[in-house]
Amino acid sequence: MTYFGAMQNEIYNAGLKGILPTWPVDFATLEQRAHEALGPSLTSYVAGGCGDEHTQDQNAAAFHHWGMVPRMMVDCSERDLSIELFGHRYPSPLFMAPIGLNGEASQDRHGDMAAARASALTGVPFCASTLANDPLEDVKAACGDTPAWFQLYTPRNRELATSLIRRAEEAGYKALVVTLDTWVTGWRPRDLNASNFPQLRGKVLQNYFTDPVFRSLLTRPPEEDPAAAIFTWAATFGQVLTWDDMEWFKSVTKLPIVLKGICHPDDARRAVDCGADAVYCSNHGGRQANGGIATIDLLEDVVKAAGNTPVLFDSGIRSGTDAVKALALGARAVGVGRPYTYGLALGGAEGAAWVLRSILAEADLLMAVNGYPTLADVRKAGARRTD
Ligand code: FMN
Repeated sequence: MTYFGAMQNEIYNAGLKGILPTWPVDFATLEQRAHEALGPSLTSYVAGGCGDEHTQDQNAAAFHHWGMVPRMMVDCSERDLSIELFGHRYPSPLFMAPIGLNGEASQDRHGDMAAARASALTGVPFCASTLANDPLEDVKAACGDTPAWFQLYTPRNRELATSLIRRAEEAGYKALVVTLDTWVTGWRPRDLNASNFPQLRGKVLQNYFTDPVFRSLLTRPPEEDPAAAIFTWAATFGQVLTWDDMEWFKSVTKLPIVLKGICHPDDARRAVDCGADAVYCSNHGGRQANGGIATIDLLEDVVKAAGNTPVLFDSGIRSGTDAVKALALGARAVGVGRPYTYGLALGGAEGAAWVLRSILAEADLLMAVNGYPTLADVRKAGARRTD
């Protein structure tokens, strides 16, 4: 059993030798330092959201109106945070949400590789985005023994979609996460005011540029004519999906299919009926649509509707406490988004691993103090609305 909370002793013991942590353990300091490291244009892309960012802000703020009640006289000296998902046992309930800017976030511009190495270091599975600076095969190899998942932005060209899925299968990814909420980009004032959209500048498109089907659509290879390749990418990105498309996904792959972006219980039920292997409750961190409801406030209903099908969750996770609340409300696994990308910006693979370990340490110690030795106990205890 891994005792994630032991990180606390490491930090205090190092302090006795005058060694302070290289990176912060709290989100506010992490965010501030990462913004300095990223610079203005990457910061606006990573930190920015849709509209006036109310939904994005609410995603994180809403965790504060959920509270947990501790139980005493419970032996919590041993904790088990492991979960079962897609036939594999993971040491913790965290995963790294797909972030299509990881590639640019680390100082060497190979942030997808660094994220994969952070996954190998921590055992926290990495959901690799279609948008990356390194091909998905190399990214998978860098995940080591930790299973990885591939997130698909479904292209309009079916042959290209099939090619990306085949490559993910052959590379050994263990699940296909299909993002439903991003066939078109939401209205993002920070990026619009700076007229900045990284993909149109040729960033994070390596999965396309290395794809044989994508390359066959071009007159000249991307290395020779990047502008034409970017134009072709823009023309092929973003298939509008409907429930009828599930039959095609099921026919084209045997990988477990996870539908990302589900917020309504009826959609959760429909996803299960159509054969989804997991429902991924997320509003894309508030980047795609404003005027919504914090995802944590929608989670319980989605979990109820999904029945026995596992529910993955992200949007607003900033700490171990947030993660435990999401687990208490029924999530099987909890996705960390911006925080680990900020870790990449500050310290590459080690920086991202530090952020994940900090979140796990806080979660583990919270469970220890609150009398929840297992995730089943967390779920049983639940969380209460406090407003
Ligand atoms: N979601 C995807 O499904 N695919 C992506 O490529 C992707 N890229 C993202 C890029 C950035 C900069 C950010 C911040 C989010 C991105 N997301 C993407 C959404 C995340 O997977 C996740 O839903 C979101 O980050 C959760 O919100 P949080 O980071 O505020 O907790």
